[in-house]
Amino acid sequence: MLVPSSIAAQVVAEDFFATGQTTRTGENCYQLTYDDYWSSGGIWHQEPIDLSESFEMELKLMMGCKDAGGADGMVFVFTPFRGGGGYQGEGMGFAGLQPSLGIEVDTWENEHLGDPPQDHVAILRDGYVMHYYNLEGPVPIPNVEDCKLHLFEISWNAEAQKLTLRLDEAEIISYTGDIVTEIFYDNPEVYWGVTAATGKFTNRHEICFERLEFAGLIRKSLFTRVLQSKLLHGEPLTLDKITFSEKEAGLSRTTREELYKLVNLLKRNPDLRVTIDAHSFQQATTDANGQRSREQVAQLAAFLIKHGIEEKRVLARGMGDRFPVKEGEGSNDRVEVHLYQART
Ligand SMILES: [Ca+2]
Ligand SMILES: [Ca+2]
Repeated sequence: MLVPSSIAAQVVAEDFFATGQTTRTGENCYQLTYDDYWSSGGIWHQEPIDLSESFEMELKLMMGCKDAGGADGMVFVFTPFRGGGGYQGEGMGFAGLQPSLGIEVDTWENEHLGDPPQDHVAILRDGYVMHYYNLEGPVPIPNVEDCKLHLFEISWNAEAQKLTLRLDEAEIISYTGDIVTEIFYDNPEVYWGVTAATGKFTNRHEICFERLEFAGLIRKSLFTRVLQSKLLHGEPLTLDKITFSEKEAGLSRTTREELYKLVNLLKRNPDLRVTIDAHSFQQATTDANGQRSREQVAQLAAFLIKHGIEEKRVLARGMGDRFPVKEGEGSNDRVEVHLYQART
């Protein structure tokens, strides 16, 4: 498992919003199109995800009950635009959406797009459904327009930069690449959804969400009301979930979760700036403690900036071992943050 199960998101309907002709058909199930001409719909996750973190999702798709005359298919879409939707018909609600990454499940052969005659999957970019512009594919799959739910598993391993699609428990297609840089212009924050469409040929398209696990679920991370109130009133706060490991490079999951809270608070209060102070006491000398605290705080500041907080709003200070806490008031090694109003 890529993502620790403790942060597995419980799938709840409130986490999604529907577009087009989508209707809810069950607890976690939606019909995206009618078996009718030029029908289209989509279901989108309310919260953006962070592609610098791994995710896994399991969904079941019902691609229709007509094999010979059934069309057009569905696309798993990732894009910075909330609820973005592309062209219908052969575009499957994805065509024209830029920047974007899509995994298509295409059930209709459009010869001019380079579609194979069989149902097929492909990994697409920037709303191009023509296979000449594929990142990967097209890969033919067994007929999926059989009135049955099929299990689709999509996983993104952020470290290996590998996106994988499994269909009915067999790996079908994968793409390895720096998606954040190459497709999303260094912005790791994207929305995701599933779109479907029909055209001159038709099928009913349905989806059920089974399991979703995101390590980087951005806007769900909020401080408790009490902590938020303290911060907004200018009280310094020790973020005791921020920890640094001597052994591992990079920030721990709990540290990142804590920083997401700070990112959200800063985004919601654009007039405020933040000081982040790291205090270090574990090294042999005062110089080494100073050095260590500066390295630590630089990592924290870089995280905030990467997630859209302007550099000038972040004052990061390595305090070394100059300021121990009072007896009995917690660990000397700590990270303190303080929000303040910028003077204009
Ligand atoms: Ca097609
Ligand atoms: Ca088929």
